Amino acid sequence: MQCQELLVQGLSVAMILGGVLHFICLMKSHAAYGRYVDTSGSSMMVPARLAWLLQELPALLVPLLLMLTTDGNDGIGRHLMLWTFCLHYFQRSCIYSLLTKGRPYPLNIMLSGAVFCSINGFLQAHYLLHCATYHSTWFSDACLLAGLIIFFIGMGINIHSDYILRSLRKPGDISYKIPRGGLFEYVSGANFFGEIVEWLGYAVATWSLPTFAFAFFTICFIGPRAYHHHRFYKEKFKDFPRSRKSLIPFIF
Ligand code: NDX
Repeated sequence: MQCQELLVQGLSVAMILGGVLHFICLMKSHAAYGRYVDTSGSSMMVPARLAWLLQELPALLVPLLLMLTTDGNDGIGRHLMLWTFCLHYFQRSCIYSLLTKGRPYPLNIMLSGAVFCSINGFLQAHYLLHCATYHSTWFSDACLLAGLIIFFIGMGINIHSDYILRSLRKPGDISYKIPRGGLFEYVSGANFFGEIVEWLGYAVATWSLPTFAFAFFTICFIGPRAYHHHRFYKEKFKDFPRSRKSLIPFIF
């Protein structure tokens, strides 16, 4: 398959614009899942485990499919970065989804999330497999090394923070408690902070428009979510730690 340069640029720009629109809407309102789910009964609900599996799986399957249907095994760099992407989505779709104790998830959000994950999986995989060129000295490149280190630090924070949230509930419980420990001592959105660090690291390592566009979208989508979670805790819990910030330790 040839590099579809215009498509890559178009999808990346659409993702950046989509990020800006989401940010504007989500600062005023909420993405209606989890604690902000619409309880009027107007949308069909899916068990959280199934929803996260089906929503996130396309971001793993589409790159794998593209890898299998791409001739030639040249380009270790592009495969390294694509496997890194797949590692995140293997964790999110096959491990996180099995373990989550979240409340039922709206079908319409699951479906639009699955469409988003399919398009993003295609964009990142197509760019890396068919468009990116990494020269032979790329492996000793400071951006690659720094980016990958940042990515794995972010992934560690994200997985650990999601584990802390899960540990707050017994099976069947869907109440909310104050998260404690790890980066939650500093921010209400520790899992979101980890996810953002991850994708910023990935963007630095690959140094490309599609990966920066996805990192930007992530900030725009889960940044406001961290802000609303923080407000929720402050309103609900009188003993909520005053020094804790929303998303960025000591700053915001
Ligand atoms: N999924 C990313 N727009 C999104 C789904 C929704 O992975 O159509 C973006 C993702 C999608 C969105 C996705 C893209 C844009 C869409 C949107 C829907 C509408 C929008 C498609 C794909 C759209 C148009 C129309 C323009 C196209 O009961 P509960 O569920 O609240 O329980 C929670 C529990 N918990 C607690 N338990 C006890 N006490 C407490 N205090 C608790 N606090 C939380 O922990 C959950 O079970 C769990 C985590 O909850 P929460 O709210 O902290 O995180 P959540 O938002 O559920 O994210 C889970 C993980 C997390 O690690 C996060 O970083 C990552 O997924 N994530 C999430 C969203 C997007 C994303 C990553 C990314 O952009 N990279």
